[in-house]
Amino acid sequence: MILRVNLSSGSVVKEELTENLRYEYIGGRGLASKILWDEVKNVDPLSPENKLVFALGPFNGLRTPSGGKMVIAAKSPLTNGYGDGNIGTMASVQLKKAGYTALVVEGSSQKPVYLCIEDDRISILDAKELWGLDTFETERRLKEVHGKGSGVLCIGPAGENKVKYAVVMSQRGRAGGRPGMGAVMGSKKLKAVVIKGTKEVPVADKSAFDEYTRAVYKEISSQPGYSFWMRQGTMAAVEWAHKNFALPTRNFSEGRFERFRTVDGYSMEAMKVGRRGCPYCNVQCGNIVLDKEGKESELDYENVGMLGPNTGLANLNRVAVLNRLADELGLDTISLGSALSFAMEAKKLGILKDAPSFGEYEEMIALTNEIAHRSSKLGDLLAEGVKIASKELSVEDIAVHVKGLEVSAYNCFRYPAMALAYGTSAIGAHHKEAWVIAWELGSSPMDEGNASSSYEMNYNLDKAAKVIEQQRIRGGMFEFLTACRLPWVELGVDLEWYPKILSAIVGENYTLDDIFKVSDRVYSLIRSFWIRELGTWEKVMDYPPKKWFKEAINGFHLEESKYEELLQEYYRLRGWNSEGVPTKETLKHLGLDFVAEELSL
Ligand code: PTT
Ligand code: SF4
Repeated sequence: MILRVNLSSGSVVKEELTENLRYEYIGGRGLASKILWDEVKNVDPLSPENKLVFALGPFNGLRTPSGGKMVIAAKSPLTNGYGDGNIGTMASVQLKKAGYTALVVEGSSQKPVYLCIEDDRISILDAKELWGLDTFETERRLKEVHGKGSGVLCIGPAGENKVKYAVVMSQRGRAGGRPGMGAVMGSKKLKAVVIKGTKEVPVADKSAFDEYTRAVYKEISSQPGYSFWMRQGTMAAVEWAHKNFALPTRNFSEGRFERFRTVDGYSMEAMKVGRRGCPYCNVQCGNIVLDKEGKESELDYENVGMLGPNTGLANLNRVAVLNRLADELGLDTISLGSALSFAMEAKKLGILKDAPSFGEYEEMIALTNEIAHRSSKLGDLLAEGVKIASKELSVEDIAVHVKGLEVSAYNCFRYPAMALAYGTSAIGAHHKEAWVIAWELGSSPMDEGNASSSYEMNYNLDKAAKVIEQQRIRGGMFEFLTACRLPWVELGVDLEWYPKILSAIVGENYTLDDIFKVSDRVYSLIRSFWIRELGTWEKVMDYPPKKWFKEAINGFHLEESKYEELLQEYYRLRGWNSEGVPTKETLKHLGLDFVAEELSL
């Protein structure tokens, strides 16, 4: 069932999910991208015409391994293309138990409201008292009213002020929707969604389901890397990235941070007081530390890489405060780290006078607040993201983004495959869809910080195939189910379990190949969405940041003509033309004839 709530009219509609939609798009990102293709055409992302989709997949609401995730999608105000994020939250469990596979929020309210979903009862409630509050306090108050077990998704001041990289927050440390899903929520004056569900989620073959899921939980906890992963989670990557010249440092100007030890996984362990994570997960990889102010902050690699080394901040206590502030305000830590470091580099170049210098902590805290509240000229400018800010200041070469989305914490001036992964990600520069840097290097962050000494930079064309292989799994399968990919990525859980569990739930036989066909369909659909919404398309949109071509670090930089060859191979394998536009034949082959027609191909 799809639940549609229109905040302009107050109408609530429940729609059956068609068999066709379920089969051809599975769920999560597949479902969300199809809804957006059909219903969001040439609209301003911050207007009532944009739609905010909270989409679930077959794994949700059930005790499936790491299946407590949810996709949040809309047309992005940061990129003007397709945007989504994946958040682990009780709201996912509760929405499914309330009987819904997706919630689509349409229109916009005149005054601040929050949405309360209790099975079939849907209420749009006054949020006057909540507007202006941070995300932690908002969730605390809503749980006081609606019960501790309810699932809550909310925005902070950044979302209210339509900061272009505002996220949706849940459970004091789960964040979703990097390309401004929080801003879309704010534009609808929707402060929060509270969900409670009591229905049973059907499973077609219960005994197979129980057998498979039991086996996977066991497989996860018996992996050799399990205890290290429980200790450091994604934070192990700080040392690994430093050793391999991939740690973004001072606005991606270097690949190593001389004081990386002050912010690495071992420093984090010294401050760690607990673990948090998503529902139904036996990993709980969120590292909880007590920051300088004695308050809890959840540290992951991306947060630390971007708010630490990339801003020149060599103190994990301070990084933790900045990270918690971003969570409270509802700002994406990756884009925030990039915006701050962009301003710092611009200052160094003499272009921005009132920005902080690298490593200036108090000034960074002040500027973060100004961004979230748009309360200063510089804060207001940086709230637009580095693409717009750099255009405004005529310093586009130092803005580190792809398609307007700031690059996450891997500096790829000597990693062509990972650069291609960023270049071709469906939402702009994000590592979630293809994380090929370890494969490219032949080393793993789980080897406690190992560096590969034998790495030689090359542009072998098999790199394009590898990116697509990972996009099918990570950007496809895990985003459709919707389940966390980390047990597979980090602990090596057998991929074959996932179609088996899916088949047991839905009662149809799925193989990995069946799912990958859906992945290919969805990648071409999302690419078409970008083309339609931007009204124009050039292959340069799939290029990584200019810095990686122009600035040599330790004698390395990417070469444009060689990157172009890799990109052309990627297009060829995807069945897209030499500008990156899906051909008519490809779209027909993928069952997307209606797309070809609409794009007049
Ligand atoms: C994700 C992006 C990431 S990816 C991180 S840390 W990472 C940052 N976390 C933020 C945060 O925290 N606070 C904040 N204010 N902003 C933040 N922005 C950044 O957002 C997250 C985990 C992680 S931790 C990762 S890798 C994996 N991502 C998954 C994914 O994308 N899909 C999937 N099927 N499984 C995944 N598992 C892992 O989930 P976005 P979460 Mg996230 C404090 O949302 O938009 O996709 O960006 O959801 O519940 O926080 O789990 O080293
Ligand atoms: Fe959440 Fe971490 Fe578990 Fe993934 S491994 S579901 S991110 S707690």
